[in-house]
Amino acid sequence: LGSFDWADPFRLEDQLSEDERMIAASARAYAQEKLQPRVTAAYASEDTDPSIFREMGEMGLLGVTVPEEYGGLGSGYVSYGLVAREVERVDSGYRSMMSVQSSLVMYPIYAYGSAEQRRKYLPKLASGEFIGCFGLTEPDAGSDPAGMKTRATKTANGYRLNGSKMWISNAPIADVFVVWAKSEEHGGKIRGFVLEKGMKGLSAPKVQNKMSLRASITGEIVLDNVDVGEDALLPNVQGLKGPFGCLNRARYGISWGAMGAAETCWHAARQYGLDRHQFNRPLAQTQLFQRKLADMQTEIALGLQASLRVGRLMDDANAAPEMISIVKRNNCGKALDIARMARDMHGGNGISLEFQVIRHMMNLETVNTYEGTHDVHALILGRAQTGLQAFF
Ligand code: TGC
Ligand code: FAD
Repeated sequence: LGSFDWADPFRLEDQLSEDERMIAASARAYAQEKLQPRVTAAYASEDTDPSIFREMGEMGLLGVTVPEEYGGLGSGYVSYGLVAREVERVDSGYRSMMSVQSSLVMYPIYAYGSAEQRRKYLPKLASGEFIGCFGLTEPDAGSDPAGMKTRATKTANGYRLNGSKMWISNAPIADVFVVWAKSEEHGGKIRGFVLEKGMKGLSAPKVQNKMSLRASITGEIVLDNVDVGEDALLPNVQGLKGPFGCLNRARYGISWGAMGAAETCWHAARQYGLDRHQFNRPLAQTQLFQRKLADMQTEIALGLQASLRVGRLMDDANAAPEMISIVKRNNCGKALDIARMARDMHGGNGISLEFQVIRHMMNLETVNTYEGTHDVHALILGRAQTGLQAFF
């Protein structure tokens, strides 16, 4: 019979390649040494440090799956997931900054962009010199992005963009904006455009007073007669499958990241239960406490195995979007439950930022909502097994 490691019940480590283990170890070292010491203050003051992008770039954490010739790491989706897990052990907001840059900005420029667009943007996004954002959601179009109002109209030299985007991670500090709009020139189909900070008519005011994801800046994108050249259009994709192709990758990464946040909460609850005595014994020596720890361990072990399976299929270009819906939905929902439970197990201390768990709990409310809400992914899965779409 084999041995049992309570912290790695199914020996995930043994299922990774040497390269994957090295990438995870260096992401963990960076996250624990550089991000963990500043997160409480950043969260309390709702402050995003843009230099984090450069630090992540230097560590090779941006564009993990993008080929090396464009500054990426040229590694696979399991590596990308492991990086998300390590960064989100510290904070979902820091993982958001990383995954928007990698999956929602670098990926579409790589997959749908021209040779010039790739050369112009990818190396600087990989190094963190450029910060990117992805504008799909609008004030009146969230779960239903097909209802977007942002429009691109043809001009003599290119396109004119009008509209507004809402809840856009990184937008107020972004240099590069991947924006999705309905293009009249292309029969009203959704097209992607790459915009740059400083363009006339483009602004990105900060969303204030978020109670979740406070270490990651969020903004609107306002497009008021923004004129761009033909070279701003992403030439190689049209329709909703453009943004969804990016979301597949980001949602998959989130499935690993949410488990990282859950692991932090689980380990903190366990340690708290060992240290804290009530009724003349450690809290961890009560049946209710141990049952909660067992539930956390089980859900995390199963969630990580599922993400690893989907990651291996992604590396073989053989994963279906519905598989990604299963792991995004399950792992975010379970992580949120675990964070809430860990908060409770810390008693009064659980509401203090010093004990970390309430920050994760608040963050995971966003993670459970963005990139397709828990219920929207249920509807995707319901449609796949009944053939009946129940969105409208
Ligand atoms: P539907 O009719 O299902 O599909 C329209 C077209 O899109 C294609 N498609 C996909 N392609 C690739 N991957 C997928 N996962 C795809 N899902 C759909 C589909 O084949 C079709 O193509 P075509 O060529 O036939 O036209 O579209 P619908 O309008 O009925 O969609 C319904 C629904 C609910 C599934 C979808 O709209 C949805 O997923 N809504 C959720 C929206 C969402 O996830 N927004 C995320 C915004 S970005 C964000 O949150 C970033 S936060 C990041 C961070 O900070 O970390
Ligand atoms: P709605 O779509 O209005 O949903 C509200 C509620 O109704 C939810 O519970 C939902 O599940 C439910 N609902 C919706 N439709 C149905 C239905 N048919 N049947 C049953 N229930 C339904 N977007 C970007 O484009 N880029 C970003 O970088 C980005 N970053 C974000 C960062 C943060 C901090 C947050 C909070 C959001 C971010 N988003 C981003 C937006 C995010 O993707 C949306 O908030 C999300 O897709 C949900 O859309 P909504 O907020 O409009 O909610």
